[in-house]
Amino acid sequence: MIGKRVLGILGILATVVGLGMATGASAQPVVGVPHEWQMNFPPAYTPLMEKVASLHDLLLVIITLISVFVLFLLVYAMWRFHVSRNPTSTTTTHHTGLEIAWTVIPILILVVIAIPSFRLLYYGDKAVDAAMTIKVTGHQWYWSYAYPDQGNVVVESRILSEADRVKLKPSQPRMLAVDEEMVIPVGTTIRIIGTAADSMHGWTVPGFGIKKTVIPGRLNEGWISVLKEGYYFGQCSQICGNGHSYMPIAVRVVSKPEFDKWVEQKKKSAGLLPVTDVASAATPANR
Ligand SMILES: [Cu+2]
Repeated sequence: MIGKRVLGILGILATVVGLGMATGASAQPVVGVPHEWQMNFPPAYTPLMEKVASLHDLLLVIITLISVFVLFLLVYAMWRFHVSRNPTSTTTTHHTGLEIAWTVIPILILVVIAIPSFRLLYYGDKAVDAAMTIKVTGHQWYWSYAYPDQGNVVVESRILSEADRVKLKPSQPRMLAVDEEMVIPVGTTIRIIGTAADSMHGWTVPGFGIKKTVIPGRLNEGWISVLKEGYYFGQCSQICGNGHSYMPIAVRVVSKPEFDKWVEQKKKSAGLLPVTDVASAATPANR
């Protein structure tokens, strides 16, 4: 009992300290995370997601109008042609004008839907003037992110261990937080190329409007450009095996200088940068 109370107080203290840290200058805010009772799309964090949401809004209007119209026809026909009001049925079978109308009008509606749909598909398909590329690889059951433009720095991103999940920081939502996030600079167009090492996986971050199925032996392309710094979360969206729910996607969006600093640090720890000049001086002379 007392132990529980102490734990509770410790928990509150940890939250207060954690919140203090989260609002500090260097910490990133948690932006793209699901909320309880969320009913709609997440807010759009990329230009692509803005377009996905506006296409959805257009479709919602169209399907609502069609549904209301069909419902009205059904109810009206049931009322107007009920046997009490219409004891003798008409023998009319064809009506050319009506038949042309109910063929042409749906075609026009489909064209109205198809034009913005294809525009959106092509908009999200290829990055235009991408500043950098990140290669996303799905594994059973974690993600790896390679940065070919930054000296091929590779980050492996795994869900926090059971022990770490007990003491989560505010920037670490349960079942979504990872040991190493994918780090990207803010406001930069980034080409995402995706593949998988074993089975199919799905690299999906809802607020980015991206959902790339990654397939062994193939490269799929997409792009993101995140306009606000912070933490963003997603999940593997392709049933890939028993660890499917344990391979979340976490993206940390930082300022450009901070990103450069992160790259340097990654290069150093991976041994991609010579620590001193002695290393290069030791190259054999006959080469
Ligand atoms: Cu997966």
